[in-house]
Amino acid sequence: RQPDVDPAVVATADDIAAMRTRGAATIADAAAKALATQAERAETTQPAAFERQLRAAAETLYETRPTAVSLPNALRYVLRGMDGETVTELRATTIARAEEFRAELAQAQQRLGEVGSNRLRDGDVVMTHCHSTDALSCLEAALEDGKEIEAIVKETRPRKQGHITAQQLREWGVPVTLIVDNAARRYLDEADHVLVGADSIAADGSVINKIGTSGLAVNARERGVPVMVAAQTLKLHPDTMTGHTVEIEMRDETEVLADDQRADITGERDDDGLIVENPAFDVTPPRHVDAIVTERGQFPPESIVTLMRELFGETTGEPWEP
Ligand code: RUB
Repeated sequence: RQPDVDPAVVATADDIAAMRTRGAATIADAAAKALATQAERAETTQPAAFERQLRAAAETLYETRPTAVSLPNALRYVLRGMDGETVTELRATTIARAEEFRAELAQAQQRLGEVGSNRLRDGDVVMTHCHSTDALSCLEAALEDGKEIEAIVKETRPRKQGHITAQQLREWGVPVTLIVDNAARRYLDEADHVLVGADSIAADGSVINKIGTSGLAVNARERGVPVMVAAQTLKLHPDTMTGHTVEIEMRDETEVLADDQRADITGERDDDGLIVENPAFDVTPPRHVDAIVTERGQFPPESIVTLMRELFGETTGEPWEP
């Protein structure tokens, strides 16, 4: 942990690491808010010390989870707006930039929803995976247009984020069929669309999203069900333009197998031959994705790199590097 990082920023970082705050857009929003808090509370009259504190806060937030690029994209966006000769100026510009970021995020999500809803017809059945606020925005816009939509919601092991999706959809009055992940292929016959979000989109159009997305997309292609990825441009991963790959987060094995369950399998043996692996995300190749829906319109995955170049140019390096 870095010195001078405000406890509220550390608390936000802990919430993200422990997944009390989760989902790529929500994480980005929380990170921008935390940087604004750091700017508000930084106790120094030295501009250089203020900037150092903001960078340390960004680093603390960055180290929480590696896969959703919306996090470093948010940190970079806010820090690049930090400008001025005095602490008063630096504070004001940083806070304003964080607020601008949060407002734009909300707006992008709404615009993306309108684009995505154009792909949905009255009476369509949509299969979802995990919980994505970008994906839900498409469904919300379709409902606002008066379309009747039904959902088949995959529960999404091990953490069952499908329950959050089901809860939101039921609040909106959408009929929901909740299924275990293994039932997805069977229920694809009843679906008109697969709709998922993204944690990162790579330059070749690959979609990095909750583990199980790639298998779902392969099955959907086989059944002729189009796969739609709702991802605001904040999910575009600039480093992939220069050949970097996206790190897939490996989470704790106890999410899959609790300690007492492990003991059921191993008995009294001290058994290191039982390995549990828990990757949180996977990569869906562009050939299994029909459209990436952004606030700038929908794109075939193969052409997303054009948008990436336009938005990020030659962005490289850590978010806190000037
Ligand atoms: C969440 C997940 C979501 C994306 C997009 O994973 O994979 O599909 O983050 O969400 P986790 P959003 O639960 O491990 O964070 O559209 O809200 O950004």
